[in-house]
Amino acid sequence: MALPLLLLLVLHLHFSTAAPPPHFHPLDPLNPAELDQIRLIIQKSHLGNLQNLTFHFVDLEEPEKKHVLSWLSSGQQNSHTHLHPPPRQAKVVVRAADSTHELLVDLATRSVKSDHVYNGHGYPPFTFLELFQASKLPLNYPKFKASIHRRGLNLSHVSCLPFTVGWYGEKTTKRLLKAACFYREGTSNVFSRPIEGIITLIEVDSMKIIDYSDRFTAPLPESEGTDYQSKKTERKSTNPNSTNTHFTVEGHRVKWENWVFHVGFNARAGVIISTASIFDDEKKKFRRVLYRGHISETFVPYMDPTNEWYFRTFMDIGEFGFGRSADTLQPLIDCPESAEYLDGYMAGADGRAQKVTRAICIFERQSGDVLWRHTEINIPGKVIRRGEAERSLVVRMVANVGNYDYVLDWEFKRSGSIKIGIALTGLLEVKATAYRNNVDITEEIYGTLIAANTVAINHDHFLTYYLDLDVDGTDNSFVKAKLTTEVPTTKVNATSPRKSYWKINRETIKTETEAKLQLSSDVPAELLFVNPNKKTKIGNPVGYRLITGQPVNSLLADDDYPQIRAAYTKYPLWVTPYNKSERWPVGFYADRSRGDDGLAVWAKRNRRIENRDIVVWYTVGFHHSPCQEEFPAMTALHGGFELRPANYFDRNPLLK
Ligand SMILES: *[C@@H]1O[C@H](CO)[C@@H](O)[C@H](O)[C@H]1NC(C)=O
Ligand SMILES: *[C@@H]1O[C@H](CO)[C@@H](O)[C@H](O)[C@H]1NC(C)=O
Ligand SMILES: *[C@@H]1O[C@H](CO)[C@@H](O)[C@H](O)[C@H]1NC(C)=O
Ligand SMILES: *[C@@H]1O[C@H](CO)[C@@H](O)[C@H](O)[C@H]1NC(C)=O
Ligand SMILES: *[C@@H]1O[C@H](CO)[C@@H](O)[C@H](O)[C@H]1NC(C)=O
Ligand SMILES: [Cu+2]
Repeated sequence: MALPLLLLLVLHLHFSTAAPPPHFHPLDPLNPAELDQIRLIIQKSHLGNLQNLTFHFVDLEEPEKKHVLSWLSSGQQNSHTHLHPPPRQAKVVVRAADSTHELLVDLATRSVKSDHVYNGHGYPPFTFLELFQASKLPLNYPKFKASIHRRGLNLSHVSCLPFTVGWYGEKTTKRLLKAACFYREGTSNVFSRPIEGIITLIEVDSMKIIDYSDRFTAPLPESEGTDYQSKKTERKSTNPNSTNTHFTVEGHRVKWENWVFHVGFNARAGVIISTASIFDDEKKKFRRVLYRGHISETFVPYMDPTNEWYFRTFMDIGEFGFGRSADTLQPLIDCPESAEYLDGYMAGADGRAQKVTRAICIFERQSGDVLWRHTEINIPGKVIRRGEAERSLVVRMVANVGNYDYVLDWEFKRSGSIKIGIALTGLLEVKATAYRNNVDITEEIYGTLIAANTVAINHDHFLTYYLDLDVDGTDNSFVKAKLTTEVPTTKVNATSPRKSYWKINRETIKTETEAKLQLSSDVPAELLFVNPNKKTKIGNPVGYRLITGQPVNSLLADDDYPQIRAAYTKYPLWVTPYNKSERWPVGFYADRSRGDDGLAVWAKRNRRIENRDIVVWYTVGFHHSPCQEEFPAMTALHGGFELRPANYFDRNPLLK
């Protein structure tokens, strides 16, 4: 008995005296030492004895929101406070012996606090190792080698890529990938020369090919004109001294002008912005705006129902992960010279900590735009000109998902606005065809002929953001302010020569069902998130406005399988009450999911959302009908939205 007691003593001493490191924040992502510790704890548990233990997801278990907020407001790491920081725990999803385990690991006690076998539909994200191994399988498969030989191609120029397979009504499912293959000869544009007609079905747990089809051959698109490497990468140095950057990054805490916020990172979402508050110069204090915000799913369905393409309905965040796809940022291309960088850490398939160097950049942007201005000529003998140039702080990452590159920005403005920007770039996913010119086309090709023998297939991108707004406090309401055309009535002045005007009809939305919105310019509306418990000095409810981009909804039939899985894409806006376990809109287990979990299902409970802690889900959508300029590589296409103060401040915070 002596040894365990001694151990306890050591543990106790170690953890009760260890103060959090300087700049510690309870939402700090798991660091490499913690990731390694988690791996050891799990390997030493009974799971370590099971076959094929693989780590699919390791993330900080989100501490209780109340605990985080009270710890942050208590003077934080000051030694005189008796508040303990929230415990460091991890949510871990592993597969072992063909089962999915959900684990809660406690770092202070070095123990697995709970181990639950998940038996629902769907599977955790694929590991990079699984995708890599699957991509190599066809190259050693005799039937595939014969297909390549029959086409007169050289196997050493073939690269295969594994795609997730979706769900099409199967009663039982396995973890599967379908490989499509490409010919690299003469080009570095791997995606430009698809070897059409072949699909290899791979069972991932056994890592074996279980089905193979070679239906037809289409001519291989030529390599000429497909390369983008010939274009020299231009890195233009801006004069670093011309931009005076004033932001500070301490640990994961960022301070800039009137803003403070926390930048986190995990394998699924990539960048996570937390506890963003803005300093109010009149009230002389920081006021809360956003508790947590991150991208939470992407849905990219291709519009080709044929055998080699119908299943391409990707959910990149849930099936793989945007953090896992985070690319190392290239100074002077991805981010300007003045940028500071943060590395990202996550667990690999073996649980070991992996580092993404320069996963996130933070920089001050001088856009060249006017922030505000005015010229006054109506004062006799004077002309007054005043104004300021726009300056903002950008937090950026790039997710490189196969052919596509997504540039994801969070932009903070001194006015109190937060702009979320998305840029789509990279390469189009193309299909080989016999057609060389539009005049020859006699059948549906499901896209645009963008080069000889090359069709770029129509598709959508739906990028959904999770926004836990805390507008000046935790309890908020959603107000839909509809603009309606009115006619002057006798009450106002029946003799007015005007026959119409518009007015705003504010409606506080009471439940989840009423909150899911179709946005349309036919029914103009302002979307407000207010704190009904706070008012400005002159009595307006304190709020933030959501300024949306073009509304884009999914056009798939409601009973189409991909649409059943991504049912939430029928509405660009949803509002739900905060619930720690509702973060991923197709449910956590996106791969092969069946639409029985996720945002559209949660909202069916029709919970009350008035004057409560609420979460806003906004989807930025693109219907992408490709064009020739997007080949061989696509210039960035931009989208996004803005969160803008609306009666949050008593006056323009820039003019104190
Ligand atoms: C373990 O993995 C190997 C190779 O991927 C596979 O053949 C075997 O069936 C797996 N065993 C279990 C129990 O999952
Ligand atoms: C196939 O390509 C490899 C690599 O370029 C080359 O070494 C080999 O000779 C080629 N094989 C044939 C049969 O052309
Ligand atoms: C920037 O300022 C530093 C110190 O003032 C100076 O040494 C450096 O040459 C300047 N760089 C440029 C590009 O002007
Ligand atoms: C009502 O409209 C008439 C005609 O424009 C105008 O003469 C009158 O002063 C108005 N009364 C008010 C209260 O606006
Ligand atoms: C939180 O969400 C989960 C998943 O939808 C649900 O099972 C649970 O009951 C919810 N908790 C509360 C308090 O509503
Ligand atoms: Cu696209």
